[in-house]
Amino acid sequence: MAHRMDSAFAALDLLGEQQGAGFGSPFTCRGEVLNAVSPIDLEVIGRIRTAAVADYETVLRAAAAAFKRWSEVPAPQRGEIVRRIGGVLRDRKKELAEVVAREVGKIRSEAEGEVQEMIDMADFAVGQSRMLYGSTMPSERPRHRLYEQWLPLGPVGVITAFNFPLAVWAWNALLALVCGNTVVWKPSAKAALSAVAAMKLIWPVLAQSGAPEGVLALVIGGRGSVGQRLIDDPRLPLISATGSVEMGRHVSQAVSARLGRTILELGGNNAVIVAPSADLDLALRAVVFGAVGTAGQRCTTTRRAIVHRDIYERFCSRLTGAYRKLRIGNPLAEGTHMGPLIDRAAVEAMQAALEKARGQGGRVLYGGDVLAGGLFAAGTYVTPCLVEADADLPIVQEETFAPILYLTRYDWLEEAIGLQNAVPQGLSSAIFTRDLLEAELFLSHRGSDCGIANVNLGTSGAEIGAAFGGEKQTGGGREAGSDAWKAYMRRQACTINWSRDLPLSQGVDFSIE
Ligand code: UN1
Repeated sequence: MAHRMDSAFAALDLLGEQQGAGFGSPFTCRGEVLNAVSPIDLEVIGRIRTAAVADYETVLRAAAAAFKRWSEVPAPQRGEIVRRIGGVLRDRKKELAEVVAREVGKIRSEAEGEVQEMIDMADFAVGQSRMLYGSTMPSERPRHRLYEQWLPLGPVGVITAFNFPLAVWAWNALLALVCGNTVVWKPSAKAALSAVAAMKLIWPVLAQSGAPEGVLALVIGGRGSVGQRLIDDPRLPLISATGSVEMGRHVSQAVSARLGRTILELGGNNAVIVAPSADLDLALRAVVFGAVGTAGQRCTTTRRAIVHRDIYERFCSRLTGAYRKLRIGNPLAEGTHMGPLIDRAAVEAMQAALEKARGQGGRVLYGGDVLAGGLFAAGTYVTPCLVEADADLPIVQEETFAPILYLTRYDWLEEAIGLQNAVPQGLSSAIFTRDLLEAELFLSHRGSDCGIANVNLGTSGAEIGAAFGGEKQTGGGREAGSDAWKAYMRRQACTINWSRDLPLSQGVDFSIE
Protein backbone atom coordinates (compact mmCIF):
# COMPACT_ATOMS: atom_id res chain seq x y z
CA MET A 1 0.00 0.00 0.00
CA ALA A 2 2.69 2.45 1.06
CA HIS A 3 4.60 2.06 -2.18
CA ARG A 4 1.97 4.08 -3.99
CA MET A 5 2.71 7.52 -2.59
CA ASP A 6 -0.09 8.84 -4.59
CA SER A 7 -0.57 12.58 -4.46
CA ALA A 8 -4.33 12.49 -3.91
CA PHE A 9 -3.98 10.02 -1.07
CA ALA A 10 -1.17 12.04 0.47
CA ALA A 11 -3.05 15.32 0.04
CA LEU A 12 -6.06 13.84 1.81
CA ASP A 13 -3.91 12.37 4.57
CA LEU A 14 -4.90 8.80 3.79
CA LEU A 15 -1.50 7.14 4.02
CA GLY A 16 -1.07 4.88 7.01
CA GLU A 17 -3.71 3.39 9.25
CA GLN A 18 -6.93 5.36 9.47
CA GLN A 19 -9.39 5.50 12.34
CA GLY A 20 -12.91 4.36 11.53
CA ALA A 21 -14.68 6.67 13.94
CA GLY A 22 -14.63 10.31 14.83
CA PHE A 23 -16.75 13.35 15.49
CA GLY A 24 -14.59 16.38 14.81
CA SER A 25 -11.33 14.54 14.42
CA PRO A 26 -10.60 10.83 14.31
CA PHE A 27 -9.99 9.06 17.61
CA THR A 28 -8.22 5.81 18.34
CA CYS A 29 -10.61 2.94 17.69
CA ARG A 30 -10.45 -0.52 19.20
CA GLY A 31 -12.11 -2.68 16.55
CA GLU A 32 -10.60 -4.89 13.88
CA VAL A 33 -8.66 -3.59 10.90
CA LEU A 34 -10.57 -3.29 7.66
CA ASN A 35 -8.59 -3.30 4.43
CA ALA A 36 -9.81 -1.01 1.67
CA VAL A 37 -9.28 -3.12 -1.45
CA SER A 38 -9.50 -1.47 -4.85
CA PRO A 39 -11.58 -3.49 -7.31
CA ILE A 40 -9.31 -2.13 -10.04
CA ASP A 41 -6.38 -4.39 -9.19
CA LEU A 42 -7.16 -5.77 -5.71
CA GLU A 43 -4.49 -3.52 -4.26
CA VAL A 44 -4.92 -2.61 -0.59
CA ILE A 45 -5.27 1.17 -0.81
CA GLY A 46 -5.98 1.84 2.82
CA ARG A 47 -6.31 0.32 6.26
CA ILE A 48 -9.00 1.38 8.66
CA ARG A 49 -9.22 0.52 12.33
CA THR A 50 -12.95 -0.01 12.86
CA ALA A 51 -15.09 0.98 15.81
CA ALA A 52 -15.71 -1.37 18.71
CA VAL A 53 -18.88 -1.16 20.83
CA ALA A 54 -17.28 1.34 23.21
CA ASP A 55 -16.23 3.53 20.27
CA TYR A 56 -19.79 3.51 18.97
CA GLU A 57 -20.94 4.74 22.38
CA THR A 58 -18.39 7.55 22.37
CA VAL A 59 -19.60 8.70 18.96
CA LEU A 60 -23.28 8.54 19.88
CA ARG A 61 -22.77 10.48 23.08
CA ALA A 62 -20.90 13.17 21.15
CA ALA A 63 -23.63 13.41 18.49
CA ALA A 64 -26.36 13.63 21.12
CA ALA A 65 -24.50 16.30 23.10
CA ALA A 66 -23.74 18.30 19.97
CA PHE A 67 -27.41 18.30 18.98
CA LYS A 68 -28.29 20.39 22.03
CA ARG A 69 -25.86 23.10 20.98
CA TRP A 70 -26.30 22.88 17.23
CA SER A 71 -30.08 23.20 17.38
CA GLU A 72 -29.51 26.55 19.15
CA VAL A 73 -27.57 27.94 16.19
CA PRO A 74 -29.87 29.95 13.87
CA ALA A 75 -30.57 28.02 10.68
CA PRO A 76 -28.96 30.59 8.31
CA GLN A 77 -25.78 30.36 10.38
CA ARG A 78 -25.92 26.60 10.07
CA GLY A 79 -26.26 27.21 6.34
CA GLU A 80 -23.16 29.39 6.37
CA ILE A 81 -21.18 26.46 7.76
CA VAL A 82 -22.58 24.16 5.07
CA ARG A 83 -21.48 26.79 2.52
CA ARG A 84 -17.92 26.36 3.77
CA ILE A 85 -18.24 22.58 3.50
CA GLY A 86 -19.20 23.14 -0.14
CA GLY A 87 -16.08 25.29 -0.48
CA VAL A 88 -13.63 22.61 0.63
CA LEU A 89 -15.38 20.05 -1.59
CA ARG A 90 -14.90 22.41 -4.55
CA ASP A 91 -11.23 22.83 -3.68
CA ARG A 92 -10.60 19.10 -3.29
CA LYS A 93 -12.98 17.74 -5.91
CA LYS A 94 -10.31 16.04 -7.99
CA GLU A 95 -8.52 14.38 -5.07
CA LEU A 96 -11.71 13.15 -3.46
CA ALA A 97 -12.93 11.82 -6.81
CA GLU A 98 -9.67 9.95 -7.21
CA VAL A 99 -10.20 8.16 -3.90
CA VAL A 100 -13.76 7.27 -4.90
CA ALA A 101 -12.61 6.00 -8.29
CA ARG A 102 -9.90 3.87 -6.69
CA GLU A 103 -12.06 2.52 -3.93
CA VAL A 104 -15.23 1.64 -5.84
CA GLY A 105 -13.95 1.51 -9.42
CA LYS A 106 -16.02 4.32 -10.94
CA ILE A 107 -14.62 6.01 -14.02
CA ARG A 108 -13.03 9.36 -13.24
CA SER A 109 -15.76 11.46 -14.83
CA GLU A 110 -18.47 9.72 -12.80
CA ALA A 111 -16.39 9.97 -9.62
CA GLU A 112 -16.03 13.71 -10.22
CA GLY A 113 -19.76 13.86 -10.87
CA GLU A 114 -20.29 12.26 -7.51
CA VAL A 115 -18.32 14.99 -5.73
CA GLN A 116 -20.15 17.58 -7.85
CA GLU A 117 -23.41 16.12 -6.54
CA MET A 118 -22.15 16.82 -3.00
CA ILE A 119 -21.27 20.40 -3.98
CA ASP A 120 -24.69 20.92 -5.58
CA MET A 121 -26.27 19.57 -2.44
CA ALA A 122 -24.27 21.98 -0.29
CA ASP A 123 -25.43 24.92 -2.40
CA PHE A 124 -29.00 23.72 -2.21
CA ALA A 125 -28.84 23.25 1.57
CA VAL A 126 -27.40 26.75 2.06
CA GLY A 127 -30.43 28.23 0.30
CA GLN A 128 -32.77 25.93 2.17
CA SER A 129 -31.36 27.13 5.48
CA ARG A 130 -33.26 30.39 4.94
CA MET A 131 -36.40 28.63 3.75
CA LEU A 132 -37.48 26.22 6.47
CA TYR A 133 -40.95 27.59 5.91
CA GLY A 134 -44.00 26.71 7.92
CA SER A 135 -47.54 27.71 6.92
CA THR A 136 -50.04 29.94 8.64
CA MET A 137 -53.68 28.84 8.48
CA PRO A 138 -56.79 30.87 9.26
CA SER A 139 -58.10 29.75 12.64
CA GLU A 140 -61.82 29.01 12.95
CA ARG A 141 -61.78 30.67 16.37
CA PRO A 142 -61.82 34.47 16.86
CA ARG A 143 -58.53 36.08 17.88
CA HIS A 144 -56.59 32.87 17.47
CA ARG A 145 -53.50 32.36 15.39
CA LEU A 146 -52.80 28.93 13.88
CA TYR A 147 -49.53 28.03 12.25
CA GLU A 148 -47.06 25.20 11.72
CA GLN A 149 -43.37 25.33 12.42
CA TRP A 150 -40.47 22.99 11.71
CA LEU A 151 -38.04 22.19 14.47
CA PRO A 152 -34.81 20.19 14.62
CA LEU A 153 -35.40 16.47 15.10
CA GLY A 154 -32.29 15.09 16.80
CA PRO A 155 -29.22 13.11 15.79
CA VAL A 156 -29.87 11.30 12.51
CA GLY A 157 -28.34 7.96 11.49
CA VAL A 158 -27.28 7.75 7.85
CA ILE A 159 -26.40 4.38 6.29
CA THR A 160 -24.92 4.58 2.80
CA ALA A 161 -24.06 2.05 0.11
CA PHE A 162 -20.79 1.56 -1.78
CA ASN A 163 -22.11 2.72 -5.13
CA PHE A 164 -22.58 6.40 -4.22
CA PRO A 165 -20.26 6.48 -1.24
CA LEU A 166 -20.36 10.25 -0.79
CA ALA A 167 -23.22 11.84 -2.72
CA VAL A 168 -25.97 10.02 -0.85
CA TRP A 169 -24.40 10.99 2.48
CA ALA A 170 -24.41 14.60 1.27
CA TRP A 171 -28.10 14.42 0.28
CA ASN A 172 -28.93 13.44 3.84
CA ALA A 173 -26.26 15.05 5.97
CA LEU A 174 -26.17 18.54 4.48
CA LEU A 175 -29.94 18.91 4.73
CA ALA A 176 -29.98 17.38 8.20
CA LEU A 177 -27.35 19.92 9.25
CA VAL A 178 -29.24 23.00 8.12
CA CYS A 179 -32.34 21.53 9.78
CA GLY A 180 -30.43 21.65 13.08
CA ASN A 181 -29.67 17.95 13.44
CA THR A 182 -26.43 16.17 13.99
CA VAL A 183 -25.49 13.20 11.81
CA VAL A 184 -24.00 9.79 12.56
CA TRP A 185 -22.75 8.20 9.36
CA LYS A 186 -22.24 4.49 8.87
CA PRO A 187 -20.81 4.03 5.37
CA SER A 188 -20.53 0.74 3.52
CA ALA A 189 -17.44 -1.27 4.51
CA LYS A 190 -16.74 -1.41 0.76
CA ALA A 191 -16.39 2.37 0.58
CA ALA A 192 -15.11 3.23 4.03
CA LEU A 193 -11.95 5.00 2.89
CA SER A 194 -13.95 7.51 0.83
CA ALA A 195 -15.97 8.28 3.94
CA VAL A 196 -12.83 8.76 6.03
CA ALA A 197 -11.44 11.04 3.31
CA ALA A 198 -14.57 13.19 3.23
CA MET A 199 -14.74 13.52 7.00
CA LYS A 200 -11.06 14.39 7.31
CA LEU A 201 -11.62 17.18 4.81
CA ILE A 202 -14.78 18.47 6.45
CA TRP A 203 -14.00 18.21 10.18
CA PRO A 204 -11.38 21.00 10.16
CA VAL A 205 -13.85 23.26 8.35
CA LEU A 206 -16.41 22.67 11.08
CA ALA A 207 -13.84 23.40 13.79
CA GLN A 208 -12.68 26.59 12.06
CA SER A 209 -16.29 27.71 11.71
CA GLY A 210 -16.99 27.27 15.41
CA ALA A 211 -19.52 24.44 14.97
CA PRO A 212 -19.87 22.31 18.08
CA GLU A 213 -17.79 19.13 18.02
CA GLY A 214 -19.93 16.11 17.18
CA VAL A 215 -22.14 17.72 14.53
CA LEU A 216 -20.90 15.31 11.85
CA ALA A 217 -19.83 11.91 13.13
CA LEU A 218 -18.47 8.83 11.43
CA VAL A 219 -18.62 5.28 12.67
CA ILE A 220 -17.35 2.36 10.62
CA GLY A 221 -17.78 -1.14 11.93
CA GLY A 222 -19.49 -4.47 11.72
CA ARG A 223 -23.11 -5.30 12.29
CA GLY A 224 -22.63 -6.30 15.94
CA SER A 225 -20.58 -3.33 17.05
CA VAL A 226 -22.18 -0.64 14.88
CA GLY A 227 -24.89 -1.60 12.35
CA GLN A 228 -27.49 -3.21 14.55
CA ARG A 229 -26.78 -0.83 17.43
CA LEU A 230 -27.36 2.17 15.18
CA ILE A 231 -30.77 1.05 13.93
CA ASP A 232 -31.89 -0.02 17.42
CA ASP A 233 -30.66 3.18 19.08
CA PRO A 234 -33.51 5.25 20.57
CA ARG A 235 -31.22 8.31 20.54
CA LEU A 236 -31.59 8.37 16.74
CA PRO A 237 -35.17 9.38 15.91
CA LEU A 238 -34.51 9.00 12.19
CA ILE A 239 -32.52 6.44 10.21
CA SER A 240 -31.93 7.10 6.52
CA ALA A 241 -30.72 3.98 4.72
CA THR A 242 -29.68 3.24 1.16
CA GLY A 243 -29.07 -0.28 -0.06
CA SER A 244 -30.77 -3.52 -1.00
CA VAL A 245 -34.42 -4.34 -0.39
CA GLU A 246 -33.32 -7.03 2.02
CA MET A 247 -31.24 -4.58 4.05
CA GLY A 248 -34.06 -2.02 3.98
CA ARG A 249 -36.59 -4.52 5.24
CA HIS A 250 -34.34 -5.32 8.19
CA VAL A 251 -33.72 -1.64 8.96
CA SER A 252 -37.39 -0.80 8.60
CA GLN A 253 -38.46 -3.55 11.00
CA ALA A 254 -35.84 -2.66 13.60
CA VAL A 255 -36.61 1.06 13.50
CA SER A 256 -40.37 0.64 13.44
CA ALA A 257 -40.16 -1.73 16.42
CA ARG A 258 -39.06 1.32 18.41
CA LEU A 259 -41.46 3.57 16.49
CA GLY A 260 -38.63 5.52 14.94
CA ARG A 261 -38.72 7.06 11.49
CA THR A 262 -36.96 5.88 8.36
CA ILE A 263 -36.09 7.25 4.96
CA LEU A 264 -35.47 4.24 2.73
CA GLU A 265 -33.93 4.26 -0.73
CA LEU A 266 -33.68 0.64 -1.80
CA GLY A 267 -33.55 -1.38 -4.99
CA GLY A 268 -34.63 -0.30 -8.43
CA ASN A 269 -35.57 -2.28 -11.52
CA ASN A 270 -35.75 0.59 -13.92
CA ALA A 271 -37.11 0.31 -17.44
CA VAL A 272 -36.90 2.40 -20.57
CA ILE A 273 -39.76 2.16 -23.03
CA VAL A 274 -38.71 2.85 -26.62
CA ALA A 275 -41.72 3.82 -28.72
CA PRO A 276 -41.88 3.69 -32.54
CA SER A 277 -41.61 7.49 -32.84
CA ALA A 278 -38.49 7.64 -30.62
CA ASP A 279 -35.34 9.43 -31.69
CA LEU A 280 -33.33 6.22 -31.80
CA ASP A 281 -29.96 7.94 -31.50
CA LEU A 282 -31.01 9.53 -28.23
CA ALA A 283 -32.64 6.39 -26.94
CA LEU A 284 -29.55 4.36 -27.73
CA ARG A 285 -27.18 6.73 -25.97
CA ALA A 286 -29.43 6.94 -22.92
CA VAL A 287 -29.88 3.19 -22.67
CA VAL A 288 -26.16 2.52 -23.00
CA PHE A 289 -25.27 5.07 -20.31
CA GLY A 290 -28.16 3.92 -18.13
CA ALA A 291 -27.24 0.24 -18.35
CA VAL A 292 -23.45 0.45 -18.38
CA GLY A 293 -22.69 3.64 -16.41
CA THR A 294 -21.17 2.91 -12.97
CA ALA A 295 -20.91 -0.68 -14.30
CA GLY A 296 -24.64 -1.17 -13.79
CA GLN A 297 -24.32 -0.47 -10.07
CA ARG A 298 -26.61 2.53 -9.66
CA CYS A 299 -30.01 2.26 -8.01
CA THR A 300 -31.19 4.06 -11.13
CA THR A 301 -29.40 1.76 -13.61
CA THR A 302 -31.48 0.83 -16.64
CA ARG A 303 -32.17 -2.87 -16.15
CA ARG A 304 -34.94 -3.37 -18.71
CA ALA A 305 -35.62 -2.01 -22.20
CA ILE A 306 -39.17 -2.48 -23.45
CA VAL A 307 -39.01 -1.83 -27.17
CA HIS A 308 -41.81 -1.60 -29.72
CA ARG A 309 -41.93 -4.64 -31.99
CA ASP A 310 -41.53 -2.56 -35.19
CA ILE A 311 -38.16 -1.16 -34.13
CA TYR A 312 -36.97 -3.96 -31.85
CA GLU A 313 -34.57 -5.68 -34.27
CA ARG A 314 -33.03 -2.39 -35.42
CA PHE A 315 -32.67 -1.18 -31.85
CA CYS A 316 -31.05 -4.43 -30.68
CA SER A 317 -28.58 -4.53 -33.51
CA ARG A 318 -27.56 -0.90 -32.96
CA LEU A 319 -27.32 -1.53 -29.22
CA THR A 320 -25.08 -4.54 -29.75
CA GLY A 321 -22.93 -2.41 -32.05
CA ALA A 322 -22.63 0.26 -29.36
CA TYR A 323 -21.77 -2.33 -26.69
CA ARG A 324 -18.97 -3.64 -28.90
CA LYS A 325 -17.38 -0.19 -28.91
CA LEU A 326 -17.35 0.18 -25.11
CA ARG A 327 -13.93 0.44 -23.55
CA ILE A 328 -13.70 -1.66 -20.41
CA GLY A 329 -10.66 -1.27 -18.21
CA ASN A 330 -8.92 0.89 -15.69
CA PRO A 331 -11.48 3.49 -14.61
CA LEU A 332 -8.71 6.03 -14.02
CA ALA A 333 -7.53 5.83 -17.63
CA GLU A 334 -8.77 8.41 -20.12
CA GLY A 335 -11.59 7.16 -22.32
CA THR A 336 -12.67 4.15 -20.24
CA HIS A 337 -16.44 3.69 -20.21
CA MET A 338 -16.68 0.94 -17.64
CA GLY A 339 -14.43 -0.15 -14.82
CA PRO A 340 -14.70 -3.22 -12.61
CA LEU A 341 -17.59 -4.39 -10.47
CA ILE A 342 -17.15 -3.70 -6.78
CA ASP A 343 -15.72 -7.15 -5.98
CA ARG A 344 -15.57 -10.75 -7.10
CA ALA A 345 -18.73 -11.55 -5.19
CA ALA A 346 -20.56 -9.08 -7.45
CA VAL A 347 -19.11 -10.85 -10.50
CA GLU A 348 -20.33 -14.17 -9.13
CA ALA A 349 -23.79 -12.74 -8.48
CA MET A 350 -23.89 -11.49 -12.07
CA GLN A 351 -22.88 -14.91 -13.39
CA ALA A 352 -25.49 -16.60 -11.20
CA ALA A 353 -28.18 -14.23 -12.51
CA LEU A 354 -27.18 -14.95 -16.11
CA GLU A 355 -27.27 -18.66 -15.39
CA LYS A 356 -30.81 -18.27 -14.08
CA ALA A 357 -31.78 -16.09 -17.02
CA ARG A 358 -30.62 -18.78 -19.46
CA GLY A 359 -32.32 -21.49 -17.45
CA GLN A 360 -35.59 -19.55 -17.48
CA GLY A 361 -35.52 -19.11 -21.25
CA GLY A 362 -33.59 -15.86 -21.70
CA ARG A 363 -31.18 -15.53 -24.62
CA VAL A 364 -27.87 -13.73 -24.26
CA LEU A 365 -27.40 -11.40 -27.24
CA TYR A 366 -24.09 -9.97 -26.15
CA GLY A 367 -21.49 -10.09 -23.37
CA GLY A 368 -21.70 -11.36 -19.84
CA ASP A 369 -18.16 -12.72 -19.86
CA VAL A 370 -15.70 -12.48 -17.01
CA LEU A 371 -12.54 -10.92 -18.40
CA ALA A 372 -9.13 -12.45 -17.68
CA GLY A 373 -5.44 -11.64 -18.14
CA GLY A 374 -3.40 -8.51 -17.37
CA LEU A 375 -5.35 -5.95 -15.35
CA PHE A 376 -8.36 -8.21 -15.66
CA ALA A 377 -6.62 -10.83 -13.50
CA ALA A 378 -8.33 -9.05 -10.61
CA GLY A 379 -11.39 -11.06 -11.58
CA THR A 380 -13.67 -8.04 -11.17
CA TYR A 381 -14.13 -7.09 -14.83
CA VAL A 382 -16.99 -8.26 -17.02
CA THR A 383 -18.42 -7.39 -20.37
CA PRO A 384 -21.83 -5.75 -20.02
CA CYS A 385 -24.60 -8.04 -21.08
CA LEU A 386 -27.70 -7.85 -23.26
CA VAL A 387 -30.31 -10.54 -22.66
CA GLU A 388 -33.50 -11.04 -24.62
CA ALA A 389 -36.04 -12.16 -22.04
CA ASP A 390 -39.77 -12.27 -21.51
CA ALA A 391 -40.73 -9.59 -19.02
CA ASP A 392 -42.31 -12.07 -16.65
CA LEU A 393 -39.22 -14.24 -16.08
CA PRO A 394 -38.51 -14.47 -12.34
CA ILE A 395 -34.93 -13.21 -12.77
CA VAL A 396 -36.21 -10.09 -14.56
CA GLN A 397 -38.19 -9.16 -11.44
CA GLU A 398 -34.96 -8.99 -9.42
CA GLU A 399 -32.36 -6.26 -9.13
CA THR A 400 -28.99 -7.78 -9.98
CA PHE A 401 -26.43 -5.08 -9.21
CA ALA A 402 -24.48 -5.57 -12.44
CA PRO A 403 -24.59 -4.44 -16.08
CA ILE A 404 -27.29 -6.79 -17.36
CA LEU A 405 -29.97 -5.30 -19.59
CA TYR A 406 -33.08 -7.37 -20.32
CA LEU A 407 -34.77 -6.62 -23.65
CA THR A 408 -38.45 -7.23 -24.37
CA ARG A 409 -40.84 -6.42 -27.23
CA TYR A 410 -44.21 -4.72 -26.89
CA ASP A 411 -47.14 -3.98 -29.19
CA TRP A 412 -49.26 -1.40 -27.33
CA LEU A 413 -48.13 1.38 -25.05
CA GLU A 414 -50.56 0.34 -22.29
CA GLU A 415 -48.97 -3.10 -22.45
CA ALA A 416 -45.47 -1.60 -22.19
CA ILE A 417 -46.47 0.52 -19.19
CA GLY A 418 -48.04 -2.55 -17.61
CA LEU A 419 -44.79 -4.51 -18.08
CA GLN A 420 -42.79 -1.64 -16.72
CA ASN A 421 -44.91 -1.43 -13.58
CA ALA A 422 -45.17 -5.19 -13.04
CA VAL A 423 -42.03 -5.47 -10.91
CA PRO A 424 -41.83 -5.13 -7.13
CA GLN A 425 -39.53 -2.08 -7.27
CA GLY A 426 -40.51 1.47 -8.27
CA LEU A 427 -37.56 3.83 -8.49
CA SER A 428 -36.96 5.22 -11.97
CA SER A 429 -38.52 4.96 -15.42
CA ALA A 430 -38.28 6.54 -18.84
CA ILE A 431 -39.96 6.65 -22.23
CA PHE A 432 -38.51 7.68 -25.56
CA THR A 433 -41.27 9.02 -27.77
CA ARG A 434 -42.01 12.06 -29.90
CA ASP A 435 -45.73 11.45 -29.58
CA LEU A 436 -47.21 13.93 -27.11
CA LEU A 437 -50.14 11.69 -26.26
CA GLU A 438 -47.83 8.80 -25.41
CA ALA A 439 -45.63 11.00 -23.25
CA GLU A 440 -48.61 12.38 -21.35
CA LEU A 441 -50.09 8.92 -20.81
CA PHE A 442 -46.76 7.75 -19.43
CA LEU A 443 -46.71 10.69 -17.00
CA SER A 444 -50.35 10.31 -15.94
CA HIS A 445 -51.87 8.30 -13.08
CA ARG A 446 -52.20 5.46 -15.60
CA GLY A 447 -48.54 5.69 -16.50
CA SER A 448 -45.32 4.98 -14.66
CA ASP A 449 -45.69 4.01 -10.99
CA CYS A 450 -42.12 5.07 -10.15
CA GLY A 451 -40.71 7.90 -8.06
CA ILE A 452 -38.89 9.17 -11.15
CA ALA A 453 -40.46 9.34 -14.63
CA ASN A 454 -38.52 10.79 -17.56
CA VAL A 455 -39.35 11.56 -21.18
CA ASN A 456 -36.59 11.41 -23.78
CA LEU A 457 -33.81 10.89 -21.27
CA GLY A 458 -32.62 7.84 -19.38
CA THR A 459 -33.41 6.44 -15.95
CA SER A 460 -30.18 7.40 -14.19
CA GLY A 461 -28.33 10.61 -13.52
CA ALA A 462 -31.01 12.55 -11.66
CA GLU A 463 -30.29 16.14 -10.65
CA ILE A 464 -30.42 16.98 -6.94
CA GLY A 465 -33.16 19.60 -7.41
CA ALA A 466 -36.12 17.24 -7.19
CA ALA A 467 -36.76 14.82 -4.34
CA PHE A 468 -35.09 11.49 -5.09
CA GLY A 469 -36.61 8.11 -4.25
CA GLY A 470 -39.15 5.55 -5.29
CA GLU A 471 -42.25 3.56 -4.51
CA LYS A 472 -43.09 -0.04 -3.62
CA GLN A 473 -40.03 -2.05 -2.56
CA THR A 474 -37.81 0.94 -3.28
CA GLY A 475 -38.98 2.03 0.15
CA GLY A 476 -40.91 5.27 -0.36
CA GLY A 477 -38.25 7.61 1.04
CA ARG A 478 -37.33 10.92 -0.57
CA GLU A 479 -33.97 12.63 -0.29
CA ALA A 480 -32.06 15.59 -1.76
CA GLY A 481 -34.07 18.42 -3.32
CA SER A 482 -37.58 19.86 -3.33
CA ASP A 483 -39.20 19.52 0.11
CA ALA A 484 -37.23 16.42 1.17
CA TRP A 485 -35.86 18.54 4.05
CA LYS A 486 -39.15 18.15 5.88
CA ALA A 487 -38.38 14.52 6.70
CA TYR A 488 -35.43 15.70 8.78
CA MET A 489 -37.51 17.97 11.03
CA ARG A 490 -40.34 17.65 13.46
CA ARG A 491 -43.50 19.46 12.57
CA GLN A 492 -45.40 21.32 15.20
CA ALA A 493 -48.90 22.79 14.97
CA CYS A 494 -49.20 25.90 17.15
CA THR A 495 -52.34 27.77 18.18
CA ILE A 496 -52.17 31.05 20.07
CA ASN A 497 -55.24 32.49 21.74
CA TRP A 498 -54.95 36.26 21.97
CA SER A 499 -58.60 36.79 23.04
CA ARG A 500 -59.88 36.94 26.61
CA ASP A 501 -62.20 34.01 26.03
CA LEU A 502 -61.79 30.26 25.50
CA PRO A 503 -63.83 29.27 22.45
CA LEU A 504 -63.57 25.55 21.70
CA SER A 505 -63.07 24.25 18.18
CA GLN A 506 -65.88 22.53 16.33
CA GLY A 507 -68.28 24.72 18.36
CA VAL A 508 -68.14 22.42 21.39
CA ASP A 509 -69.91 23.86 24.42
CA PHE A 510 -68.36 22.99 27.77
CA SER A 511 -69.38 25.93 29.96
CA ILE A 512 -69.09 25.20 33.66
CA GLU A 513 -71.43 27.92 35.08
C1 UN1 B 1 -28.00 5.61 -6.18
O1 UN1 B 1 -27.67 4.82 -7.04
O2 UN1 B 1 -28.19 5.24 -4.99
O3 UN1 B 1 -29.70 9.52 -10.30
C2 UN1 B 1 -28.14 7.06 -6.39
C3 UN1 B 1 -28.58 8.99 -10.24
C4 UN1 B 1 -27.61 9.55 -9.24
C5 UN1 B 1 -27.88 8.99 -7.88
C6 UN1 B 1 -27.98 7.50 -7.81
N1 UN1 B 1 -27.73 10.99 -9.21
O4 UN1 B 1 -28.23 8.09 -10.98
